[in-house]
Amino acid sequence: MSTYKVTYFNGRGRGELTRLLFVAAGQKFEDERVTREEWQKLKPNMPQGTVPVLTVNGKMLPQSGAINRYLARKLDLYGKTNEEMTTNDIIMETVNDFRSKLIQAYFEQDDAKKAELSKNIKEQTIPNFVEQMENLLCENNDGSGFFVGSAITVGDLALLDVMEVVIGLILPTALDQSEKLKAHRERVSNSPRIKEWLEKRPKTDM
Ligand SMILES: N[C@@H](CCC(=O)N[C@@H](CS)C(=O)NCC(=O)O)C(=O)O
Repeated sequence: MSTYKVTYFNGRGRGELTRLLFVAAGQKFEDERVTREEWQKLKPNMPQGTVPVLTVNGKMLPQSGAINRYLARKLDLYGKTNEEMTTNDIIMETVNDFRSKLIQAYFEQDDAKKAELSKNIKEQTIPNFVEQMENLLCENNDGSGFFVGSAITVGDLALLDVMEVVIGLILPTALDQSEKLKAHRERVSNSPRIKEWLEKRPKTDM
């Protein structure tokens, strides 16, 4: 039996989707959370000097996108057909682009620029993203289920993960006008393993 370890900081960030994949599949994994002090010692031993790193039977894999695709394939959470996998790729890429814009605004040091970026995020970036995701959701089962097939796959988890940041930190009302996406969020977060994880995981801002 394979052994798995996820190494990341004590936050969700680029590491949480990997954890969610393990949780959704009911696959045991070691959740290694390193402090900033520990990281200085660990960094030189990492394949690319970054985290997340997934260690599978002693072999270390860097790059969150590669890790998540590897696991989605391995844990049967990627979809059944090339088209379903591509839909999940589209969601993951769109979430990455969206997340970069949120991060840019969050870390902006200039107050005036930050205010402008934040306004833009709330008035344009988030509504556009929500609309794109809702349209994509509606392509499968009229939006009443999951992004592909009839069960949770990696795209559903990627959206849940980024919306935690949006709703928790930026715009709590982000899904109020999007009935189907709101119901999707409840469906995914109430699935038993995910629900248990959301309740018991370490509480962090991001
Ligand atoms: N493209 C990489 C980026 C990895 C990355 O920049 N990770 C950050 C944490 S989110 C990191 O390792 N920072 C500490 C450092 O670079 O020393 C991925 O997606 O895994």
